[in-house]
Amino acid sequence: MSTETASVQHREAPRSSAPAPLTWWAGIASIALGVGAGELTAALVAPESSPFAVIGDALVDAAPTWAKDTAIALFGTADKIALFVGIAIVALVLAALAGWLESRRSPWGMAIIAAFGVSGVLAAITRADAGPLAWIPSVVAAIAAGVMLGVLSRMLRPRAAAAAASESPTQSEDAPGTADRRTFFLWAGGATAAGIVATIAGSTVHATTRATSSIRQALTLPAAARAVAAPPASAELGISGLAPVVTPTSQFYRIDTALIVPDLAPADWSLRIYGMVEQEVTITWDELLALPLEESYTTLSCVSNPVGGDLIGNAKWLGYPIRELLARAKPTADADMVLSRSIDGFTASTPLEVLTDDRNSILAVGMNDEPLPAEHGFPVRMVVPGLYGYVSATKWVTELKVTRFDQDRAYWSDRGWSERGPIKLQSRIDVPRRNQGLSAGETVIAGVAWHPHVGVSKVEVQIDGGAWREASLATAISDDTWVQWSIPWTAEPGDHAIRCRATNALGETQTEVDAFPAPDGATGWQQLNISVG
Ligand SMILES: Nc1nc2c(c(=O)[nH]1)N[C@H]1C(S)=C(S)[C@@H](COP(=O)(O)O)O[C@H]1N2
Ligand SMILES: [Mo]
Repeated sequence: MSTETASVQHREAPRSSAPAPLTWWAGIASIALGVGAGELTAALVAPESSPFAVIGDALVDAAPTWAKDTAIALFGTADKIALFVGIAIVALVLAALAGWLESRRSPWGMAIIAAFGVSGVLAAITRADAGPLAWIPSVVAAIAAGVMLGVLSRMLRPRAAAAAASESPTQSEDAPGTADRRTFFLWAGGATAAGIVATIAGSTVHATTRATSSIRQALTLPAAARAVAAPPASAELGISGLAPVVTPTSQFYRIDTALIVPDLAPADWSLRIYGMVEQEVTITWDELLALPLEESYTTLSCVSNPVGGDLIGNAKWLGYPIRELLARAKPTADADMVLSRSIDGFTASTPLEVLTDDRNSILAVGMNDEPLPAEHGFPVRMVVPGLYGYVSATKWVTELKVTRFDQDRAYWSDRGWSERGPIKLQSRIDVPRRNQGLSAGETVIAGVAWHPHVGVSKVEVQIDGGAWREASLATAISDDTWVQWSIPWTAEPGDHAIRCRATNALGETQTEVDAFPAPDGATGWQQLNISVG
């Protein structure tokens, strides 16, 4: 019995008793090299298949709704950075574990690397936009990491065991010579550095080779057949700290599930309208641009925007009415929904009537007088006044399926959010800024209010639970946009609570009842606590 055990042990790879931190480093250096090799390969052969991003994307899709909601609530538009940091931390821990296991319980370290490789390949090839080479970056990453882990772990093994015919039997089995250690540090350091350099190089190459960035820059959109008047001067109160009535594109919030921004060239873009229609319609980029395009101002809001939050913006859009394209396709009488789909598989369910009534529901190609930025849907997205983005504002849109709510469900409806998402009446205090020290005296309170496609008729402000006072409204660009408001205030020293509430064009006042963003948008009155010195 004991001999049997001994012989079994003999057949196993020799165990290293190198200090644990060195085994961790062996794992981290190997994974770093693998990630670098994978990112660089992806940049060169299959940009949509970066192992890091495809695994991240798969996690986004698989993550429970509460995790996504929490991420958006905690990090807002920085949710992607937070996710990347989270993945990096988990990867570091797993890498250290792989290094330790390979040294102490070989081949379990290799098994972890293989699992990484397999997850990367699966995540890459199951993407909606996967190309034929999608599997390559993860395979390259796993091979690079595996080979390096093999090399580094061998260096950590006792010399006598690693090389059965060792020529220096005097050397203790448990203490590799300093020469071995030096070689290990050299290799591990080199692999870590190479991995970091390759990762940076890969993302730089990727950023500069985005096929569409130069195309976008060279693009001039046609002039609008129906231009919109510039906002009246009275629409912009020009108060410092107050959100400008037209949000500069660089400040426009961004929310989507895409870790890799789709790289969709206009020449490769087309939109297919199918499903419950009499006539399938396909339209190309050139055909779309040849149509009479219209300008409109529309405020977009994310359903995850909390009371007082900034996941909202207002832009000037250029596009073609979806109503006209649907008229060509002729939806059948029993259809009640359009399921729009983006190139990367996101879907939104929009009530058919919202796309066929007379509002400015458009296939947009321009944002604030420029082609859409990649992150905001280049080359074509939907913009629909009055609905939250998750049920209407599909970016990189390539398909409109005319269907029924009882037959199809969209991405977020499958994850517990409401199937329909009209934007709720809301108001926000921008000035004074939170955490801004305010000195006593004459000042101003200002903010924005919105009920897109309904319109805002009044905003009131209450200080320290006193009487509601009516603020003055700037001129609204239209009922489809937010409107600025302001009210003078004589700030007395001490702590104050400022609240605001809006009334819409129908005479309904914003509800005081607090509701979370899920499942169909936050409600309640914002309260700003401020101390005046
Ligand atoms: N393809 C795609 N389109 C999308 C999304 C997405 O995840 N993928 N998110 C939607 C959501 S939830 C919102 S709020 C808006 C945000 O648009 P913006 O990023 O241009 O502000 O885009 C919508 N369109
Ligand atoms: Mo959203």
